Amino acid sequence: MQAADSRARFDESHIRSWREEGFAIVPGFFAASEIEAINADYERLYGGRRPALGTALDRKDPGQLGRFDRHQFMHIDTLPFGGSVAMNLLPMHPALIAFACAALGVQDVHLYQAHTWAKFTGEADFDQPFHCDFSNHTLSVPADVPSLRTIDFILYFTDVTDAHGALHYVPKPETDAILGAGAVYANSAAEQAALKARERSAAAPAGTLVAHGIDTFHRGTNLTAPGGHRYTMTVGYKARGNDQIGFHVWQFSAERDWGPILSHGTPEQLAVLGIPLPGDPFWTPRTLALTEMRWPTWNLDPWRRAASS
Ligand SMILES: O=C(O)CCC(=O)C(=O)O
Ligand SMILES: [Fe+2]
Repeated sequence: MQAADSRARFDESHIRSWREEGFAIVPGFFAASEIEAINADYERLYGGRRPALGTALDRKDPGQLGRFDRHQFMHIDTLPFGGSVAMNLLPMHPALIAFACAALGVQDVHLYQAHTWAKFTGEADFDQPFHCDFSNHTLSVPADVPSLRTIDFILYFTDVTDAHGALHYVPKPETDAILGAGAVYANSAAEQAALKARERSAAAPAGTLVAHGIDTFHRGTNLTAPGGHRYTMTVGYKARGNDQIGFHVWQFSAERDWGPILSHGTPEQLAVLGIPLPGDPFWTPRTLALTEMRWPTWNLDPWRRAASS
C-alpha cells in the first residue's frame, strides 16, 4: 500500500495486524531526518523541565500494582504546538491519514486527538495497570462495527527501550481468551496478573509508529534509565461524522495559534480538522472573504478556485 508521499510507510500486513491483534508496530515509519527535527522541537519545549538526576517521586510500594497518577501526565500539550510547522503538521501526515482510512475502511477521517507527551525518569512512577483507553474517548463503549472504531497512534521521537517506559500490551486474541471475547475491563488482581503474564513490549527505535485503539489492553511502564527521557506524540483518528468519539475540541480557546497549520497544511490535512475541502458548499464568496480576514496568511487559492468553477 502506497502512502501519499513517495515512500510506502506501511503495508497490508500492518493493517491486518491492527485488525486482528489490535496492535501494529511499524519501525521506520518516520525517517531519521524527520525525527531529528521534531526531537529538537521537543528538546526546546520540554528539555528544561528535566528533573535533577536521582529524583525519585511517587514510587509505588514493593509488590504494588501500577496505578494512574497525575504526575504521569505533566508534560502534555495539545495541538497546535509551540514548535515548528513540521511538528504541527505531523499529526496530519498524509501517511497517518492513509493508515487511518485503510484501517477503519473509510474514505474520510477526523483527527480527534493530538498531543505531545514528554516523560522523564524519576518524576513519576509511570507504571500503570492494564486498561483500555475508551473511558475518556467516548461516553459509551468501544464499537464492534469496524468503521466506528478508532485508531490511536503513538509516535516515537526517541528510542523507547524498556528502561524508557515502553508501552506493554497484550494482543486481542489473548485478551479475549483471558477475559472473554471483546472484554474491555480487567478490574481484578487475578485478571491483571493473567494479562501481565502474556504482556509484550512495544520497545522500538525513534521513528516507530505504534497503532492501536480504544479497545486494546495496554499499560504505560516506568522509566528506569538514569536521566532518561521519552518523547512521544499521541494521535487519534475516527471516521468523519462519528459523534460518539471525542477528546480535544479544536475550536476551543481563542488564543491558540492555528496560523502555521492553516498557512502550510494541504486541503486534505486541514479537512481532518473539520475544514471543508475545496468545492464544499460551505465555501461561498462570503465565507472565503471572511476566512481571509480572520487568517490573512492562509492561502485560500485552492478553495477559491473550486468555488468559482
Ligand atoms: O504512554 C504510554 O506508553 C501509555 C500510557 C497510557 O496507556 C495511558 O496513559 O493511557
Ligand atoms: Fe492507555
